[in-house]
Amino acid sequence: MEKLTIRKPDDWHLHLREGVVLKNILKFSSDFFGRAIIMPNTKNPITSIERGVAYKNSICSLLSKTNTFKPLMTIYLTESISNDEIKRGFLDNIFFAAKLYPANATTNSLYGVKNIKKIYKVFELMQEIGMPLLIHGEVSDPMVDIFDREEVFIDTELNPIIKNFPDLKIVLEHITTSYAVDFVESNNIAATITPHHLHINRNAMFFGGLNSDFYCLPVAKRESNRISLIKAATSGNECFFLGTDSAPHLREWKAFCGCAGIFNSSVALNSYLQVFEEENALEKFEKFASINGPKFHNLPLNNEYITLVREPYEVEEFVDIFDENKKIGAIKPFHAGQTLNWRVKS
Ligand code: OTD
Ligand code: ZN
Ligand code: ZN
Repeated sequence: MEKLTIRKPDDWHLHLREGVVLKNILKFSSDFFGRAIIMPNTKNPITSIERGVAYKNSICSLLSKTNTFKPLMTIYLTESISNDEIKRGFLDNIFFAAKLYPANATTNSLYGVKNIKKIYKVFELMQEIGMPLLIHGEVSDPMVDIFDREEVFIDTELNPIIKNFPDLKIVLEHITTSYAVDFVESNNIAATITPHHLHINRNAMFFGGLNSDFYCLPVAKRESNRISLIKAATSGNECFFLGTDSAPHLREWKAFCGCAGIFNSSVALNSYLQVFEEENALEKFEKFASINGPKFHNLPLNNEYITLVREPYEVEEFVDIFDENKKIGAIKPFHAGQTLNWRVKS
């Protein structure tokens, strides 16, 4: 196959950040995706309707008049969040979904939930009004090995949530293990899968010296898990869909503190396609990228189409970040310096 035309994809898990970084990276999503779920873990997290509205406006003000990209906003759950804020935010179409971060499980999750049982009343409301719950599925107990945190979360937290709220719409985000793949397939929930977890296993972080370019949370696991994720994503199974989890950090910060997160929105479709091609599953890509997500969320499919062509695509070493006309930093994209097989036809 040399050419693939599909409905415009959606990104069901994206970090756009704020300010100058947002300004510089938004185009990578708004050019190629119809909609994206915008994560609320900004420096000052999106924990209220007021902040949600301001954040959405700041994104929309950067879109050109002809751009139809739709940011779907999320509210960051805390133990003190009120049911009233959740209900109004959802029914007034400000928030599309609510995001559960176990406290300290990932970047800017400090204000997340320590004791998940404490927000069961929120889940009850969400189940009743049909609001999706998006979950960072890892425990953050320092006594639990970092490579086991997803499995332990599934057993100790997710399973009870599903038992207590069987009609709650749940997406387990950025899954990284075959255990999660099996769990999602055998329960009435869905999962997003990132490009990086389809390409790398945990060795990547230790190749040629400690390498934080491949450090993200949940951390990549061993190869057998990566293979399960590839099988899941390319299966066409409706419970799996695209979520890039693109999480940009300026180079200097990443180099300095090794912070978790991989920026991939500039190469996301190219990156996924590489895997689908290797699996001989190009004909399944549209389901994963453009159909399974809206179906799960009861949204219409995008009307626009995009064409992908099998032509070499050289990934730049860095995406430069400008403030006005002055370069203030750079972000290293996933696959930096590599040549991929597919590109989006302009
Ligand atoms: N994981 N980094 C970030 C978020 C994700 O858990 C996530 O969704 C980030 O920088 O916001 C990361 O490694
Ligand atoms: Zn997460
Ligand atoms: Zn994320």
